[in-house]
Amino acid sequence: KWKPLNKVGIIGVPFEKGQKKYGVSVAPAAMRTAGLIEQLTEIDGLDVKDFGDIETVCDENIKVDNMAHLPLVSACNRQLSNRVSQVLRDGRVVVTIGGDHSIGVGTVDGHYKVNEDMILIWVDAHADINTNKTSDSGSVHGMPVALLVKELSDYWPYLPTMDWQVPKFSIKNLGYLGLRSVDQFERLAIEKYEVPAFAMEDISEHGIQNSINHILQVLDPCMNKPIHVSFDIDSLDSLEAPSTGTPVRGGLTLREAICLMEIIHNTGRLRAIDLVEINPALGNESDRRKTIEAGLCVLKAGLGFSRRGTAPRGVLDLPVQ
Ligand code: Z70
Ligand code: MN
Ligand code: MN
Repeated sequence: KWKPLNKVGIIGVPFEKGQKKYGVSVAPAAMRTAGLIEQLTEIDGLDVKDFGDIETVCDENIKVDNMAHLPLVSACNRQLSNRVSQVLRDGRVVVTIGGDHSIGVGTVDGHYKVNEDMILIWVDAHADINTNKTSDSGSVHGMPVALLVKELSDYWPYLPTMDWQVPKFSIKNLGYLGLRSVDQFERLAIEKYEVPAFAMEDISEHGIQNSINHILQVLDPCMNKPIHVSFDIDSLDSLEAPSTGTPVRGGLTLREAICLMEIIHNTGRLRAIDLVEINPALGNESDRRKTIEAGLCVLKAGLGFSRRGTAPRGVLDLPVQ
């Protein structure tokens, strides 16, 4: 019944104020320079449309306790949410290139507005489910999941500038993969709400295929819900993707990530991919290249690139002579 959409829309989000380091904002340009559009266009039958970058304009004077640059984060996500909805309504899988992970607020908000039955797979070393009360850093990229889910709305104070974002998405539709750096209150939230969470030790025990299949089975037993994958590049081992703000060793191999994305692609229900936290300003040229190539591989796997190769369409034999 479900078959993969053969249309994709790209959104760049050069935004980095959800964390403290310079450079994540350069990723959309670096990915485009590395051949993002061309490589996706080479995937058999895929129609690729570039919707350009989100520009954030906002004068920041309102301060909220322990939330750095909230008005900027809010302004960016408000625009992003609208753009994501627009791309989905155009019948396309939406691919959002961050930017730091605070932009997950806008992508999921925009997706939820179009598909209220969506499920969310958060692929990350971190759980990003802190509130401003539980966050040690005050960086909003550690809070997007807590901002999005309705079950945690009572744990937040009133957030000026955020009125546009009403948390309606249920934590019952969330699953995690790749966790290995989880704060204490984040763990408490995961346990309280019984979020299916495959940390690295679980993936070691069960393998990546069983892990993703289990999450899909729990969140969507009838296999009829649109899927949103929010992929933080730091879910990969830092040997595979060194150019990121918070590298953590012991992560996913690129092969596991590709396998994961292929499985999700093959459901036919993947409707949104976020690729975040690539920071081309960190590390040397080799680090940068590895990280960007890993990101491209993840996207291609999610959009139908086959490692087996694809025979030419409508051609039955090799050319003669
Ligand atoms: C920590 C916090 C985080 C990414 C760091 C870290 C969050 N839990 N996310 N790097 N990508 O600050 O809330
Ligand atoms: Mn993250
Ligand atoms: Mn992370």
